[in-house]
Amino acid sequence: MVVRKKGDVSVEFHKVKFTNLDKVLYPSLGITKYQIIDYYIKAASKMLDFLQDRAITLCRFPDGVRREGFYEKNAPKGKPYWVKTFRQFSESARRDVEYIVCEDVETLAWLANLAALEISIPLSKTKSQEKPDLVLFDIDPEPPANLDHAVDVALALKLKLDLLGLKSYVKTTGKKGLHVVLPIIQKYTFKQTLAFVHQMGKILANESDLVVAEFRQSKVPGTVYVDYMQNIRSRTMICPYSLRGQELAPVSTPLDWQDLRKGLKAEDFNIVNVLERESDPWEGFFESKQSLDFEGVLAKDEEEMSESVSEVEGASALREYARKRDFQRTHEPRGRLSRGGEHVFVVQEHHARSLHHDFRLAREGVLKSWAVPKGVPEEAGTKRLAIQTEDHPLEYAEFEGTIPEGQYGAGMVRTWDKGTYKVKNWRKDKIEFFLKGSKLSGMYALIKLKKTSMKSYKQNEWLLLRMKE
Ligand SMILES: [Mn+2]
Repeated sequence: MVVRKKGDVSVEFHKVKFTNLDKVLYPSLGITKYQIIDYYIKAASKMLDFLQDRAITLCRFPDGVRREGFYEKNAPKGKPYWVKTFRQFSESARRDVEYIVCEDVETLAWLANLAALEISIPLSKTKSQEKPDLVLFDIDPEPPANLDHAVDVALALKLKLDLLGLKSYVKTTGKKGLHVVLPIIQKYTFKQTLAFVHQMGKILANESDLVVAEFRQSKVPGTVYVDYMQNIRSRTMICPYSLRGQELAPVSTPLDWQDLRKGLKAEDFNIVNVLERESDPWEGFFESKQSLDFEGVLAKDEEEMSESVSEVEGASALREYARKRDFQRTHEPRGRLSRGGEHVFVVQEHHARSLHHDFRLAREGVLKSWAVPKGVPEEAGTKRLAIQTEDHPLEYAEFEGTIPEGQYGAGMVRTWDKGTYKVKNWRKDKIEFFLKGSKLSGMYALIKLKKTSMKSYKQNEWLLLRMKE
């Protein structure tokens, strides 16, 4: 298992082709891709248990951590034949995705060569996706609250879990927060584990002004949010021992509870020192599969659970939107899931790289959105291609202005038409509705185009039709 400087190298059973080994990916430390591959090969014995049978998500930094990384779920082109994959429909990508399942050191080395610095895992395994085997408390401080405050909350949470007889495990995220993880028996649904985490968060929030347990409060400055929303099937957690794409090469590091104290910095645990530790703070993790059957703890109230779940779904909808934008730079609304305004439609003229219309319908607390390259059809009997884009917050209907250069969708946006709409029929692949605006009025339909072949990714393509009356 030696990485030489160039070419194909046998790692264990298979050959992995390494490229650009001298490329510096962490410029402030001068860490090269060679060192990153070396790190992952050495970390394999600690990581592979966590990666076993899970469909992973990558965040790649081909130009180093000073450039923005990009997320990748789909196995990249040129994947060696021996890399294991798992195919399934992705809600967020709205298409079939061939996920990587990384179960050997060669795959890990190959991922490192792709500059996949960040490797994230779902909380359930591919073989029983609806039944998680991990429960995640994502302890997320909002500035000016910091890691010290997250430490306080994690310790308070540990006490509560101890009282329930649950053994919990803590790790740094490599960013501003902490993860507290419970291995559980595969028996509960995500609805149940999510409700459990939400409930524990509420208990902590009742006892401390520092803690918030609800998504709508998650950005209140100076608080620590116990984020329960990670406990759904499509969400992921940064894998223990994964690097992060941050300046000082931090590692998401399992810790002993005794070592969790104020003054810790995420970058104290990094590519250089994490593997030097001799003890395994999470020893016995995979053997301690725990039950959550407690009287009154696992919320039995279905209605309450569905409320939590629908809030998560709404918020997930806006994650993609938030991920694409830097709100320090763009004046677009940050937005959040909100209620009301369900009947609003808006057409925005967007002078991006190519001029197009953005057509948006308010629905379920967000604006369902399509880009219409040739403009919304006005004449009865005409149709236009419409490409579904990420859900936007309701406030976006009011947005006009210029998105700065270098930002997603750079260019001017102004309202072209706005009004109300009435749904006749809303199905997954066909939406029929009436518009009443100042330019547009009458009956319209959006029809989802079928996949034309296995190779094409047409799942986002729709036709927008102005119906004949
Ligand atoms: Mn647009």
